[in-house]
Amino acid sequence: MIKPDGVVRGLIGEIISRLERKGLKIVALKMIKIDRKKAEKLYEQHKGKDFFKELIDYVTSAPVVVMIVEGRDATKVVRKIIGKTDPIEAEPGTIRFDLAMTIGKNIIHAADSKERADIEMKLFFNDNEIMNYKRVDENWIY
Ligand code: IDP
Ligand code: MG
Repeated sequence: MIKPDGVVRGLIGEIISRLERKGLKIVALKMIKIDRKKAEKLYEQHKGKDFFKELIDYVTSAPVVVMIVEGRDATKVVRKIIGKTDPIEAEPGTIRFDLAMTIGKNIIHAADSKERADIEMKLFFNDNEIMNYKRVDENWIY
């Protein structure tokens, strides 16, 4: 999910192109404004933490772009591409290091396990919004 800062800073194309160029396949994509209820569900693991309210205010402050990507070990790959939570700790070459400055405005979210990915996909997409197609370069990626 490209967070509000990624959207309002005009980084949607930059972020999506990094995922696409890697070889990940985008199978669902849309821009939405998340309501507080959905944001709280997305971040249910952090309920009770001191930054929780700030986090919910942040992710509901402007539109976000949600997507589902497929590929070999996609969850792990995406987490590596986005980098560590605090942009200062993230490696150069990652989205968070290259494009963000602070943990409270780290421009992107990604599920951290297959289990979470399954839960989070259902939070944002109906089955009929998830596409089935073949990338033309699939045989050259795998
Ligand atoms: P992740 O996004 O890398 O999975 P989590 O630890 O799951 O990191 O935290 C979720 C989000 O909460 C972070 O991406 C960030 O936006 C926010 N967050 C985490 N820790 C802090 C903090 O100490 N201050 C402000 N926001 C934080
Ligand atoms: Mg997380």
